[in-house]
Amino acid sequence: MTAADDTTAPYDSARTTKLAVVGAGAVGTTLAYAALARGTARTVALMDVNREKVDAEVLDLQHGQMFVPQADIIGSDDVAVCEGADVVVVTAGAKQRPGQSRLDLAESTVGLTRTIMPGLVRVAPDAIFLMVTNPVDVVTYAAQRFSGLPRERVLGSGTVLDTSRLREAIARHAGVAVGNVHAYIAGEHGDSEIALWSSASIGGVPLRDWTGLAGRPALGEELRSRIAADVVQSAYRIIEGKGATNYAIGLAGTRIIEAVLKDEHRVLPVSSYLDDYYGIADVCLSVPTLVDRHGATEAIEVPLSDGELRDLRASAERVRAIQRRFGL
Ligand code: 6V0
Repeated sequence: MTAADDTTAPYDSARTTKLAVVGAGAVGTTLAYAALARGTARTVALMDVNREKVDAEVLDLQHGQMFVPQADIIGSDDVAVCEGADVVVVTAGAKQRPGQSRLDLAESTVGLTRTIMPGLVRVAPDAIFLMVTNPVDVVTYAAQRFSGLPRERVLGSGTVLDTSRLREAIARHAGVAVGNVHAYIAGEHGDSEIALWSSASIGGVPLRDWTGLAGRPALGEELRSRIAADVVQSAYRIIEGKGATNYAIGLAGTRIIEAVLKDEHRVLPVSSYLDDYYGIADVCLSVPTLVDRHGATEAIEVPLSDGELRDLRASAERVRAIQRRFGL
């Protein structure tokens, strides 16, 4: 019998893609599940300091293999399980408790980032690193520092999730498919984030000129303010109701990973290092950014209204203040 006849022969994983997920909590496992369901990578590795938990999560995911694109699922409490990964996603660390803001988590998660990044870079020196742990902008900046990697190779999930929340709300009010809405949330993934209304559009119509489909509202200033406030508040509402946000961030993270693994050159509002974005510099923040196999390669200068630029600068200052507090 030749190797080709041997249906039990393992797939040649050396020439295929590997995704490593650090932190097998609510976010990490949901992201792994989304990646498996979408066939994002041929190997999905889970790493968590809690051995019992990671073993159980791996078993549960393995038992769904019959129903998803072919993949190997492995896991360990040893960082070596991430060896050779093409993308490493970091979701490890404390999550928000009801009433806590994302910035309140900085103390513990910046320390954790300092601890784990060198080991991850050692086992996966060629990977693109996607930070999800909050406060994600500060954690991304810290990970760039502690990894020593070129900055474009370390990005944060930023406001990709918030942008999805925004587009869903606009689409629901306007009565169109989400895919027909173009709009971004920029700035901090947190309380100072900004909806970029001036560049938003629905089906090619600038949002401010959108008069509404029959029986549907136009998206006037009052409704826009309400939508933007809901986007900022939604994570708090979810955390109060179920203790964690996981499904949408799992999908958002998977979308970013696919943009990298498939070299899509996709514009996504990931958190990346800004060096003179309308004068904003030395901070990781979300703006529409080109994502490809090299990581977050170019921030795109979308036109901003005066108010949006003022708010973006204020958001950058708020994140920078936290960076400074931790000596970054
Ligand atoms: P969780 O369910 O408590 O999971 C965290 C996991 O990390 C646990 O299983 C821990 O055992 C594990 N862990 C802790 N330290 C280490 C370590 N050194 N190495 C490996 N694993 C470790 O939290 P959850 O999954 O809900 O959230 C994880 C992080 O994602 C938090 O910081 C959240 O605030 C953040 N989120 C970020 C979002 C974003 O849009 N960027 C969205 C949602 C949550």
